Amino acid sequence: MRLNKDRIKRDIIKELQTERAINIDEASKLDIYYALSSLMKNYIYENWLKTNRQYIRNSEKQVYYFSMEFLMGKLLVSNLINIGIKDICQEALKELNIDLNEIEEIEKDQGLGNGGLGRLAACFMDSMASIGVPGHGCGIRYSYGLFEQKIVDGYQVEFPDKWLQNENPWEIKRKEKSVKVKFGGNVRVIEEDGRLKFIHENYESVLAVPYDTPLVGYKNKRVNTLRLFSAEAMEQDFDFSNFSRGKYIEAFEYKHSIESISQVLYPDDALEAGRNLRLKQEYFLVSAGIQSIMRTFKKLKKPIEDFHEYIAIHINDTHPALAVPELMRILMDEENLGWDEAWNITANTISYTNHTIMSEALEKWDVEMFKSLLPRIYMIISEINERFCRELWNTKYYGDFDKISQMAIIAHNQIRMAHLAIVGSYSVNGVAKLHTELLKKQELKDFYDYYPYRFNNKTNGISHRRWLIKSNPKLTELINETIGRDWINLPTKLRKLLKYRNDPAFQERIYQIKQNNKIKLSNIIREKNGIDVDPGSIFDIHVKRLHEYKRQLLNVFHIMYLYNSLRENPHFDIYPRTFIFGGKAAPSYNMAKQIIKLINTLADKVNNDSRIKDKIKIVFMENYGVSLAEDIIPAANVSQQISTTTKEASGTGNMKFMMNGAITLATLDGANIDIKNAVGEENIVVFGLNEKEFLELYRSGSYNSMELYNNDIRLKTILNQLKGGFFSVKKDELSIIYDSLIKHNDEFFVLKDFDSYVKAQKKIENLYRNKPKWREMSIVNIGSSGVFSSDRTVYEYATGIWKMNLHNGYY
Ligand code: OAK
Repeated sequence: MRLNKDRIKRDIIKELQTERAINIDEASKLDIYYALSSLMKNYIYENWLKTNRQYIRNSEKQVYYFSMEFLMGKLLVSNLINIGIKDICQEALKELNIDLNEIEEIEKDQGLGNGGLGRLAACFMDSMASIGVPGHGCGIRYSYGLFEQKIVDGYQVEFPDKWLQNENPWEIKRKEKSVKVKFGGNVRVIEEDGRLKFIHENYESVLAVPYDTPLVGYKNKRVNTLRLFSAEAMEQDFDFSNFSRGKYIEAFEYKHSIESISQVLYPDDALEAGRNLRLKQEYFLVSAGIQSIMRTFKKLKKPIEDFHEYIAIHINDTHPALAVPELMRILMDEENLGWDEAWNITANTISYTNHTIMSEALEKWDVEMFKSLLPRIYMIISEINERFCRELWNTKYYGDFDKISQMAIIAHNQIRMAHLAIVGSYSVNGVAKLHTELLKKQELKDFYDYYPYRFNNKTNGISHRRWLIKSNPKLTELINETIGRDWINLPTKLRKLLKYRNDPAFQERIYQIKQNNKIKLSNIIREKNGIDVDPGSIFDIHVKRLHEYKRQLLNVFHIMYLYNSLRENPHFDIYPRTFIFGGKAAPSYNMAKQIIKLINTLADKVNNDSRIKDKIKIVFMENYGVSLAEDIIPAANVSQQISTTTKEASGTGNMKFMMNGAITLATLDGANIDIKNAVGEENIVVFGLNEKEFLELYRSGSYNSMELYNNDIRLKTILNQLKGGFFSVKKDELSIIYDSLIKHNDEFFVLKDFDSYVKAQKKIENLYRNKPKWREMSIVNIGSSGVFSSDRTVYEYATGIWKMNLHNGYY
């Protein structure tokens, strides 16, 4: 379909008349939004059909990315960009007196994820479609995404995220493709033709109804699919003929209890969500997903033994690890294969990514609960476990009971999902070099020793289409003007910018773009927080989930130190700074919520203290999510990536910031190390213990935070302020922070890294004062960021793990 400005104008007007019965001058923004999305669908659907047809016709290997989370954000503008009509659309709308940005505002974020893991899945979807990987997402269509955060009196308060309040124009419900997922009941074993058969009976069925969203590749006419399942009660099961028997209320209650499976996303990030409903959700996803894959596979008319030649299933952390026993179940109970054949297929189909070494996030399920909810799946896991333990005994660990019990999938009445995921897959990867090394050396050492060839690294990446082209259009324009557009299909070509690192005219333009982005963000802050911030100040930004290991506290302590210094000495020399925070705390994570309260309390005090003369401003932006990140990141001068070394598996915010020209202030953790290697150490500011020092101190047990408290007057002052009446909060309210740092010996080494952090912050300030130097650093960061595009990451997965042949000119 050929599109031009006048055609788009005409089509919008016509669409409003024929589909919404309204003239353009009476149309609301919502009407325009629907009209626009509807127009785009014409284009998208044609290519969607063609892509699917081509996949089947050519029997191309398909990859299914199973994830409990997809943090897609908004789709309107990113689809316009990928189709290649954003500019003409924007102009067409302008001629109709409509501002595309205002229309975009209307769209609700699709926020079906918590943080890094969910956003990574979304970036992968964009990259798969764009670099030509036949790959699809498979997840749950939660009726409510991650909660909406409001700050009330300095506290986080959670509200439901009603993202489906208005109709979602991007999805198509495919009721006819629904599948049944079975819970509970019992398994009867019978013998038939000399074989055991497993009859699952007395179960409860739930209907998994797919909703498909097109995933549009960048200007390549490829459209993949994100399939999200919604739980519905089977109609005959809550039959309202029950009416007559007076069971009306019960019928509704039953319906609601079934539908609760896809009602809400668990709001925990790197914390364990060990609840019965969560287990139901996990099984619901894998069972529905694999049944639907089976159906597609059958269209190929290939022998089932070759399943893994045509299908790859990737599991995003252990949440979908029940894919292993579920695929076994389907192959054995429904396709009548024997154990060994089924196992060969399963273990060659599934691959697994680990996203954290934090032990709190390791999923374990109680055997009793599991057995009663998923009796057949439990039998299969038991069998996998038994065979695995026997193999260990017969091969490497004869007589070594301890080792075998450490590695077992079921032990101490619990099912260990990470062990199940590793045993049942052919590839296990970490998400940054250090993280993978730590998995091999520590967390999963036993498994690495046993299956060394399974382990590999795939450093994370981000979609440069969303995090540069969409979120920073002016920078994109400048890049295109300077080095052409090749970098869009091969982002490492951003390197060509390095030539201009010392060019004063280019530096000036980079600076102007940053200033404009800072002014835009200042306006948002004024509007949302009622705080005036100076775009001339350093924008120092710390946005991510609230977690002790991410050390928002370290940032706060540095601000308190600056504040105390300025109060004592009004001539204390600092370059004006705006400290911007954003992030949600898991509703049950008390400490994280107290840290939010501390930031807001400090903000109130500092922002309103006339002695400070606006040299410091603190802003906590509520409800941090994908869309807000798109406004914040392009405006950053400083990117705070200050996790306790070894704790952040990779981080992806760090990559988004560098791509937008911010300088990273970092510990040598996760992908910060890879960023340092990419930009060179003179273009990043690092501080704190490195991995070796951290592990030594940690293992020796010689760290004593009290000593630091006693010997560093800056820390003593700050900690006493938390305990005493310095902040006007309820008595003892912030003392849980004090207690965790002093009484519980500062698990995340905040005090330990404080001195080094203050020095690093001073270095940042000095660098910022040196304008040409700072601008040069900024350009080097942008120019070196291409390797962190998720196009590179997905390419590595596709060729290295999924064994796909990509017919792609760029890679
Ligand atoms: C969430 C729940 C359980 C386990 C891990 C997570 C998670 O979000 N992990 C994060 O994954 C990101 C993508 O790989 C990484 O960049 C983050 O470092 C990691 O914390």
